[in-house]
Amino acid sequence: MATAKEEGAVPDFLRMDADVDSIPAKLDRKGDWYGWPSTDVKPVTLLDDLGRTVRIRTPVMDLEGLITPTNLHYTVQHFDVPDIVPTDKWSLTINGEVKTPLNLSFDELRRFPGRSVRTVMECSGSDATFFEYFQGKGPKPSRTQECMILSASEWTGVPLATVLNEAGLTDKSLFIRAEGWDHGLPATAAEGTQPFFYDKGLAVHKALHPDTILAWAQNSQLLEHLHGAPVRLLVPGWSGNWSVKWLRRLEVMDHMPDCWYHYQFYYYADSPDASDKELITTIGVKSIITNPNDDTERMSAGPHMIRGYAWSGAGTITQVEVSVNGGETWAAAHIEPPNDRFMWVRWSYRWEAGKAGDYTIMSRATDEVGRIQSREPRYNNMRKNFSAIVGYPVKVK
Ligand SMILES: Nc1nc2c(c(=O)[nH]1)N[C@H]1C(S)=C(S)[C@@H](COP(=O)(O)O)O[C@H]1N2
Ligand SMILES: [Mo]
Repeated sequence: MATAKEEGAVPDFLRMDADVDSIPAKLDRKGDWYGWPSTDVKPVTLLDDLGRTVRIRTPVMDLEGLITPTNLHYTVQHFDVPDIVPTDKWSLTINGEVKTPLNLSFDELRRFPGRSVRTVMECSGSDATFFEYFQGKGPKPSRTQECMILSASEWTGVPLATVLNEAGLTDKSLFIRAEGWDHGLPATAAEGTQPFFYDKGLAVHKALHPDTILAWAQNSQLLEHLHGAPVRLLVPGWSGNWSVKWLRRLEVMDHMPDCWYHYQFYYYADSPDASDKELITTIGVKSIITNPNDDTERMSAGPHMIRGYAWSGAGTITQVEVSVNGGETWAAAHIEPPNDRFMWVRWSYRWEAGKAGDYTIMSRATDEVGRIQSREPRYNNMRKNFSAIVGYPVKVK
């Protein structure tokens, strides 16, 4: 009997042993596929020597709705992905400036009342190549082709405040050093720097915000290893690097700990030696256009829905505007509900593309605290947190 393969019915990339990366981005479809599962939407991935996915970039431009499916949610980690610690071997130490140091097992952590938080998560390195593009030193990046370090999920866990309250805070409990068990040495570390565990020192005011949680689930399922299982910190509104994965210790301190990723990596300044380095915390106010996607060069005359996302780390989005003439004039876009704190929003603008000619499409977001998305990026030595308005030239014919 002929096998399916010999008959040519099963393409190579659908075989069980196929390399995930060999799946073509767009299937060469024949006939009517309407309603059938699609492989059109696919992340960009990096595999390790064993063929396991260790990095994911999200196809933001190709998705609908607000929640990024977990398998498409980006992942970033600075060191090698650490070994898995099974939940029954895992515990969380809470010590330092607390009344009662704690050591909580996974089951004990889950005995506290839970909380779910929907939040956009953006890596500080997202869109970094736009800095070179704006300076005329690089090609225009394609968010469609390269995918993004930007996603949104519903996370479930327990408020960090609940656990800190159990340990008991004092006047001296000012910073919470969250430590993962991934260990390494950054390539750019100064000579003599010793390998260390990834850590961040969260200021107590943010640590006590009820939406800052110790998360054990993402999008209704227990955390996957790449996202920090069994438990990670989740700091909504702040740059992704604060949300420490593979959490094993919370050290409460009376001063800000000297974490390497504070003033050696996630900071704003003109140079590494600057005396006025500013720690990156809250993410910017930003919007991106997803339709038409950023590879679009031509559009027909007639009605088009220009759509996209907008978000801010500092408050909800209060306004999104669209310009089709490179920022000369702006018109209000419609904000599509829901518009939740910490989440991104969908927005849309119906554009009647009339006369043939050249247009430049842009979007501009404003947030609750009055921040307006800027035309010029905030240049900084580490190329972090690009959030400026990008113009997309299109020809209408
Ligand atoms: N332990 C640990 N946590 C970490 C990191 C890391 O390198 N180690 N990277 C941070 C960075 S830079 C980002 S953007 C987010 C990404 O989270 P995700 O991989 O679940 O999307 O994790 C953060 N938490
Ligand atoms: Mo990041």
